Order: sequence, then structure tokens, then C-alpha cells
Amino acid sequence: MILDTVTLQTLRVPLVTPFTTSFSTQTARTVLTVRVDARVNGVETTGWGECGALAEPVYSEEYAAGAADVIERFLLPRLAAASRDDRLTAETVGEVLEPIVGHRMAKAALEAAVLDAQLKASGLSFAAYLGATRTRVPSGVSVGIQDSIPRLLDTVAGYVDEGYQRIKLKIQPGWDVEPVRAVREAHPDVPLQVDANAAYTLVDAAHLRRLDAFDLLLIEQPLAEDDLRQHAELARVMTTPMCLDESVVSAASAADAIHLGAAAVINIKPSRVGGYLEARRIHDVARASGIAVWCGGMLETGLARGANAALAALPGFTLPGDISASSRFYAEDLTTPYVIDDGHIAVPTFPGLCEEPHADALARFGDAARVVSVA
Ligand code: SMG
Ligand code: MG
Repeated sequence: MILDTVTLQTLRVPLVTPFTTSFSTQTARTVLTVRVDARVNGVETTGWGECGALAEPVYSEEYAAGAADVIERFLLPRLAAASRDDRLTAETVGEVLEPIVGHRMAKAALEAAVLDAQLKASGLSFAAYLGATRTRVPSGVSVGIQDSIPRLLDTVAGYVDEGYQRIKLKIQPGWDVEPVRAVREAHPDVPLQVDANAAYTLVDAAHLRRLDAFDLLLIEQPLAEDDLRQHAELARVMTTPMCLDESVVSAASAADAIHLGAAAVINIKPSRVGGYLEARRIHDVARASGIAVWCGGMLETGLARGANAALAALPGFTLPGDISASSRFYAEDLTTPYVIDDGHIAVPTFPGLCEEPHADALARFGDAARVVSVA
């Protein structure tokens, strides 16, 4: 692939309802978009990616403006050099950017845009490229921390009525056992799980064990990102399966977590781990070890929601992901919205990872696009 231009634009897309987790309340998604204009074997092609980083470094150390900076200052010059040396493909982006430490969400956005451009040039869908084995994936929904238990029950009932196949409740100290009990009593059979976003410590082990009473599919990231050993210790005293999100940033860290007994289940977020190709490697590692995986979300717009669905259509994704309809977060998506149909999201069949975003949505939600010369 020969890179011609790369365009960065930061959008602020309002959420239909505030989304509260143990670390923040989001009312809009700040999303850095990456557009790549390139040629593959002389064929002009365009690809799009979005960056998983939030506006502030509260989920991980990355944030949208920082991602734009590292892309422009350090990542793009390396991609441009690889392009000039004629060794740039989606499959080489990872190794070309490897000398830059961390910044996985920034790298993932670039890899996605290059991959989208490459697949569009060859007319191949992302699902076909990955070897996906399903045409639709079960849809789960992540439910934020609410003001009261009655409001939580209303919210959950609405999602169950929409057909969501699995409910994930965000928890934090002071909002855990009682809300989970209330939802379990109202929906005795719904597949239910919880996500703490690292809000607890091992001192809370006895309290967290009370969640074992509610037949949860899993507990996601109760402890800090670097507490692998402590997650293993907590896993030994709980019957609820331990699932890691923030702690798993690569296939190597997934292998470590599995080996230590810190993860019986892994949430695979392509952005968190540096891109879809590393995400697939984690799927492969987990599958070889008999560890279940599911696809997590970072409130993706239509630029990445369908690609997540394609990833989740690989055979090792045996639990429903945080892949809900566009309407879960957005009144207006950047592309044709993804819809929930019979509890599922269809895996896209168009070439590449995403549709071209609607120009009017980019104009309405975005700041001035910045074209970065890569020649
Ligand atoms: O995209 O459906 C989605 C969001 C799923 O809960 C979700 N993501 O820790 O898993 C997680 C959170 C991270 C983002 S919170 C702003
Ligand atoms: Mg999580």
C-alpha cells in the first residue's frame, strides 16, 4: 500500500443517555477518526478507523487528544516510511509501530483504517478476511450505574424487551449486591454479568463473594489493571468466573493471565489490545486454552461496531459481547445504524470494516479535519 494522505478529525457525538461507570459519567463520545487515502496495486482506496480512547485518561492512560498527537508526531512518520519502502500492509502495521511503546488505541485506529482501505481495494469483507463462522452475533448490553434501583429495573426491563441476550451491570462499592439482587429477582433467567472497572481491592474479597449468590456469567475486572496475581487470588475464593478487561493488553498478557489462573474468561476489545489482528491472536490463545472470550466495547460508532461484530463471529467468541444496536448510545450514528434483530446484530458483508461515514454527521459532530501529509 502506498499512503497518500491521512486525515484526523475529532468528533463529539452525543449519547442518548448518560453512561456512568465506576470511573466517570459520559454524556457524549469524543471520538478521533482516522481516514487513510492510499493506493493498493495502483487502485485508489480509502479506509476509516476510529480510536477507542475516551476524552480523558480514565479507562486507561490513553485519551483522544493524546492519541491524535502520538499518531501525528510518532506513528504516521513510521507508516509513511514503510509506505516509501513499499512494505506497508495491514499485516505489517503492528511491527512497523512496535518501537513506539504503548499507545495501543492510537495504533489500533491506524491499523483499522489501513485494513479497511486494503480490504476495500480487494472487495473483501472483514468477516471473510478473518474467517468468521457466523452471519450474526448475539447482542449484549452494558447498563451504567443508575440513581436508584427502581430506575435500574426500568432500564433493564427496556433492554430485555428490545431483545438483548445478556445484561451487564456496571458496579462499584456501594452499588453492587443490592442492584444485582434486584435485577436477578426481576429476571431470574436472564444471562447476567457485572463489570467493576477496577473499583475494588482484595480487601473487598468477602464482600464480592456475596455476588456468587446470583448465578452471574462472570465478574469483569474487579481489581486494578496490574493486579494479575490478586485477580488469581480472588478467583480462587469466588465461584463466579473471573473475567479480565483492562489487564489484558496483548496476547502475551492474555497468556500470562490464563497461566496464573487470573482469567477464566477474557473480554477482547480490539482497541485496548492494539488492533483487530492482536485481538484475533488473543482469541486464538484463549481458544487453545479452553478459555471463553467475548467482544467488549468502547461505545463504538458505526465505524467500528460492524467490525467488532465480524470479530465476534469467530468460533471462540462463545459469550454475547457488548455489541448492542447503535441506538443503545446514539440517536444518530455516523453510518447506517446497526440494529438489533431477534437479539442479534448482523455481521456486515460489505467490503472492508465499515461504511463510509455520512458527511453531514462528520460536519455536525466534528471539528475541522486535519489533513496530515505523509508523502
Ligand atoms: O460499547 O457497549 C459498549 C460499552 C461497553 O461497558 C462497556 N465498556 O469497561 O467494558 C468496559 C466499558 C468501557 C467503556 S466505559 C465508558
Ligand atoms: Mg470492562
